[in-house]
Amino acid sequence: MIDKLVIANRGEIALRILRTCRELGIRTVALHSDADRDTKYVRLADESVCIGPPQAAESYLNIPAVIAAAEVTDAVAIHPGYGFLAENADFAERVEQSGFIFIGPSAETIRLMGDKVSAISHMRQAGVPCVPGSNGVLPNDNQAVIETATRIGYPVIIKATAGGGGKGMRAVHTEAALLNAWRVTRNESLAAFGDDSVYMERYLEQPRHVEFQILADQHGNVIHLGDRDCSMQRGHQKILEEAPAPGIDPDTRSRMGACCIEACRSMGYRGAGTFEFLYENGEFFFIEMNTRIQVEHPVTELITGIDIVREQIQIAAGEVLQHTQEDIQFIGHAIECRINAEDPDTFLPSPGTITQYHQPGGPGVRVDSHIFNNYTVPPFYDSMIAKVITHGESRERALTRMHGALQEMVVDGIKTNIPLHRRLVTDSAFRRRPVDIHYLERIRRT
Ligand code: MV4
Repeated sequence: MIDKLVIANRGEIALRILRTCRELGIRTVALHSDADRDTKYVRLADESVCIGPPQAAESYLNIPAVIAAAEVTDAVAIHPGYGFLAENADFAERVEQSGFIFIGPSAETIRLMGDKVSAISHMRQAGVPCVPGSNGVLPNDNQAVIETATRIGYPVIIKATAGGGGKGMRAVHTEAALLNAWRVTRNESLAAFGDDSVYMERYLEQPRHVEFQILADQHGNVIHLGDRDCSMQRGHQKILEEAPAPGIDPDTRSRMGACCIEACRSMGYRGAGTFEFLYENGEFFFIEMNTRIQVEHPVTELITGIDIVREQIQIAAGEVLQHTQEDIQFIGHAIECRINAEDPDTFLPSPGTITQYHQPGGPGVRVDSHIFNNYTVPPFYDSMIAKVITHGESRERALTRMHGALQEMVVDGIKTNIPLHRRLVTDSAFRRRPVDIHYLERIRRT
């Protein structure tokens, strides 16, 4: 029985977790840095603990401080949200060793999925389609690297085993560029992750990013909540997401869902998780698995009616999944726009005080945000200040509602990317058909 839960995060996701806890009758402990003292989630939580100075490394990433806060407040469980400690296997391990419930998979699963080579080899064994590649870490042997690339066929991509989310990777188009790219990626990986092991895949040039949401309880029940398209991104930062991914035929969708479920079963997965795929020419290729709740989870919530945070907590408490796959109905279409405090031209963060805020509303409009009038966006963290999510019976309707919501939304005093979103939802090519992962960068140059 979880009756008190520590929220080891900040911003909109802290508020999101708090709201579900309130519904479940779970008391909440908000952890915050010195910079986040005057925030909505701290005010609404039953208790709060300051865990350190503004810099994340000394507060939200400070494992002993987080665990000590759970101890002094007599909490039962810790929800890590996304980012910060959410996919830190050592953290999950120490949470459990200290006698608390970690809201997420086992440390062992987080570690298995954090190592991209072990994740892929597991998926391949479970029958999940993966990108043709090196089938493991590249050996330290020039000739073997050249032969691997020749077998795969150019272009190829070299990726850090310890990487993910876009860090430590390099596409290679010719054999002439191969060995240098291999050396550089290894050096970068060593510097960034303390590990120079890299692997190779065929480089897909114009894929879409399509991902599947799954839920798995501790009793062997696994369901999927369908897919999302997250192709609208810039510099590995997602900007706009939607569910379901447009244009995926129902057969392929259910086959892919079944693959993900089978993979979860075979690794004894627990909790919410996301399978990331590249989708090109009607084919899916697994690239990574995320073991956390994701920023874009609301689009799945709107089309399925399922509260994913509630499911995470109930699964962690050992309850049996209350939904079967047949129960899950996918209704309509949902779109999420991530509103960032940033300069719309340079994309540089734009922290400061919000002098006026008008939140959009109306049928099919949801806003997940921690901001309010006179809130000061601190310069220390991610620049996302709100997510506007719309739902409608069709993609067209969801887009129209998003357009209305963005027209209505006012955030004064700081710069935001609302103007960019207004352009995107009226972009005729995007309204007509799904776009690939390079679309946003292409249209910014034209
Ligand atoms: C790729 C790829 C093309 N081919 N792998 C980037 C982040 C990490 N999750 C994997 N990434 C990619 N892997 C192969 N074999 C292109 C990307 C990629 C990308 C993927 C998803 C979303 C945005 C992206 C932006 C640039 C590159």
